[in-house]
Amino acid sequence: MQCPTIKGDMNGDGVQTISDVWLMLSAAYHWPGRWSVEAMSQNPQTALFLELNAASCGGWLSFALSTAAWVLVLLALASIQVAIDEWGRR
Ligand SMILES: [Ca+2]
Repeated sequence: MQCPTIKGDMNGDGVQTISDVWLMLSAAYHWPGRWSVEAMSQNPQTALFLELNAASCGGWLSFALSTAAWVLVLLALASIQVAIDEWGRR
């Protein structure tokens, strides 16, 4: 299974509009989850158990995994900022 790629004309209507910008932002947010869903779909038993299909690229599993990934990124950035602040006080 291959999730759709991020491109200028996301809805395929032939023109780039504000709707495509929203769809691009949504696809960018879902990127970690889409990548995970694609990786999990490579194993037929996992894909069958999780009922993965093309809609899974933007589904609840992709959203949950993306949210977890972005929270981890924000926590890592906050930890780096705290470490920099601590180092600056010495
Ligand atoms: Ca479009």
